[in-house]
Amino acid sequence: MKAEVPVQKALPSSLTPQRLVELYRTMLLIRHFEEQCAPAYRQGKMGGYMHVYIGQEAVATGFIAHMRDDDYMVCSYRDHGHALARGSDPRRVMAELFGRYTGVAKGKGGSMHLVDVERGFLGGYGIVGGMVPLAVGVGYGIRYRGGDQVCLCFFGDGAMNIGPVHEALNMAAIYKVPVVFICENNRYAMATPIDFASAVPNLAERARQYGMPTRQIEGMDLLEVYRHAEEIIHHVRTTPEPFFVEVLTYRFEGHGIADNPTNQALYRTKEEVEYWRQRDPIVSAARFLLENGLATESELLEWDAEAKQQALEAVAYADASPEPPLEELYRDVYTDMEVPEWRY
Ligand SMILES: Cc1ncc(C[n+]2csc(CCOP(=O)(O)OP(=O)(O)O)c2C)c(N)n1
Ligand SMILES: [Mg+2]
Repeated sequence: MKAEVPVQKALPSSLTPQRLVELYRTMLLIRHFEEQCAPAYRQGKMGGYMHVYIGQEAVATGFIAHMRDDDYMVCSYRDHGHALARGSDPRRVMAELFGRYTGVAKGKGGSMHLVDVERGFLGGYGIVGGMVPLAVGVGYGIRYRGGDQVCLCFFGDGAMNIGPVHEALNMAAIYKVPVVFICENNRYAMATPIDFASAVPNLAERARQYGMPTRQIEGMDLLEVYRHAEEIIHHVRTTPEPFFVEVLTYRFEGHGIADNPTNQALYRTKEEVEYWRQRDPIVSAARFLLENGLATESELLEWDAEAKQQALEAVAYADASPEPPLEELYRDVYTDMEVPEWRY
């Protein structure tokens, strides 16, 4: 039956139907994983703060799909999707959110500071824009060693108003570092709309002055992101030079766990949220799979149930995991202090 349905939009040549299904399932996993986060947070299972990526899944998924095993990436505190798209174990990611010893940062980082060095994921960062200079350093390291890896650097629109980001973009172009700067423009920095905070709201245009190629792309469509990401990462790897890409996207939920609907009503309308929800990247990818005969309704349901099951297992694993032992408190922590015995 499947073969009778014509493929309406040609898939990029590097994207087999199987791979597309894999990426679709990655987005499902991210969504289900994060749907478990707010309830768990409200039950007091997580310390620190917590931000979800719901609505933006196509961005991390579409870019990270093109990373080689030896490539690097850094991102902001809105990092669950990036870690999962990179292949970090969902159970260990959830354990990190729960502050457990089995977490990817031994429970000491929490939601905002995921890390997976084996996969070249050098961290989520809580300082807005803080990952941008770090990515330039990573890119410089790659150049210095004569490698052909790339570093993907994900950050929000708010980071474009942070001074060191501009110093870093300038240096990146001067040193021709192989970094892809991926500005996830979800239109708000907390409650501040982009056109309120940026004199030039087109961020790709703003970045053009730094002497690197720039592009603005749609971020709600997995195939669209995948296509551009492939070209851009190839360009950066082979030229090499940095590239700035502004990805137009939207977060369906509040800025962070404390940004409730009453608060959101102060800065955005229900109609606006609804407009973007209609462009849900998971729904549109599912529609594409169905319309092109690449999946059946029952397969979609099965994958959805499996992703939910994985998310529930992650919660159960995190719940059952131990707290870090007391002697871990000062281990791996950046300090030049001698830690006195009595502090353990
Ligand atoms: C240097 C710095 N200033 C302020 C903050 C407080 N803060 C946390 S998130 C945020 C908004 C950032 O928005 P954006 O970069 O668009 O990312 P998004 O949350 O939309 O993904 C701000 C101002 C911070 N963490 N770091
Ligand atoms: Mg933003």
